[in-house]
Amino acid sequence: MRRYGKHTDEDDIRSRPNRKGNRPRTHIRPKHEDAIEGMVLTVDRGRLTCLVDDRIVMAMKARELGRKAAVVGDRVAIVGDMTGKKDSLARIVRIADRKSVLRRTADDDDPYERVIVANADQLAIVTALADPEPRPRLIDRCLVAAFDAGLEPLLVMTKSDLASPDKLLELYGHLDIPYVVTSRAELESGDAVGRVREQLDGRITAFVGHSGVGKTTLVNSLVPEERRRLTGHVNAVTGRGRHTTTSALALPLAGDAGWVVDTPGLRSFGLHHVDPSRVIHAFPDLEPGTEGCPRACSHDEPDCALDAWVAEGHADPARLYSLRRMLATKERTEGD
Ligand SMILES: Nc1nc2c(ncn2[C@@H]2O[C@H](COP(=O)(O)OP(=O)(O)O)[C@@H](O)[C@H]2O)c(=O)[nH]1
Ligand SMILES: [Mg+2]
Ligand SMILES: [Zn+2]
Repeated sequence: MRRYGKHTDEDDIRSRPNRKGNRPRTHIRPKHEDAIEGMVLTVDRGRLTCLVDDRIVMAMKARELGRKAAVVGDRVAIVGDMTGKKDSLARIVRIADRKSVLRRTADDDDPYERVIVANADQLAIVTALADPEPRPRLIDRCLVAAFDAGLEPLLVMTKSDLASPDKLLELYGHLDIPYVVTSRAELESGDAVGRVREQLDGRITAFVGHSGVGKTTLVNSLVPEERRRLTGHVNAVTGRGRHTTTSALALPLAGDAGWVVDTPGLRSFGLHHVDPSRVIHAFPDLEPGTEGCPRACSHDEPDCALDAWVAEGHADPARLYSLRRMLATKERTEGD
């Protein structure tokens, strides 16, 4: 079996496209025509677990990608050893353009950006109704991140066996966000699965929320076989134990019906990177009203045109209140 050791990598990096008058020096695959497309399922210390057709393949980034990192959810082109055997390692030579990027700054004082997942189109914001107590501030921050990244938010309220969702529904009702409520009994009986699946089918959904809210329990009840299969494969290839909880993990929904992405628990959600105009864009009933605003309006000042917009009946005042709460979220620190 041919091994793709370090030297082969280096040779490939030096290769250049086969243009006239610039012929490559050695045997090379200029465009990696033999590359196969895959999806990054999880990342662990530079090792990327990818799904290629129906196979789990371990890969690392080729040096020719430079500083660009592949992240969970990325569609990638892979070459090399794709046998999926123990210690096999393929190389990622291309990353497809991303449809979306969900990022967070570590926190607002530390503007180092981390990409949580690429290509998602929905953000499931998971909150327990009790144990741990709901944290509306964190929910608001996740919402702002979703608006900024252009993901549609979905509110998932777990542990309804412990407390009622009424108070939270009142707080978030005016944002018109779809929601689902689940309990332990409904997860165990499978009753909740259909209801949750309705919101997920055909989409790539990233599940985020504080640690202990029930993300992993929910994702596993949605895709139990996939989870087991993937864990088994990763063990076989790496000889390592369980999936680490430091990276997101993407799993396909049965029937080619989209993907769910479990993520590690969030303690905070830094919003340093967020552009307020992207948040306003998520409020299409209010956005046109900002045309009458002074330049660089914070939308929470006496001259803001949105008050008149609402007074004239173009939008519900509760929506303006919600937008202002979202915009203020970015300026606030987590604990306020
Ligand atoms: N009472 C109750 N407990 C739940 C429910 N869903 C999950 N849990 C428990 O909450 C704890 C944390 O769940 P986990 O899925 O690991 O949360 P994660 O950190 O968000 O992934 C575990 O002990 C679960 O058994 C639920 O609907 N009701
Ligand atoms: Mg978890
Ligand atoms: Zn304004």
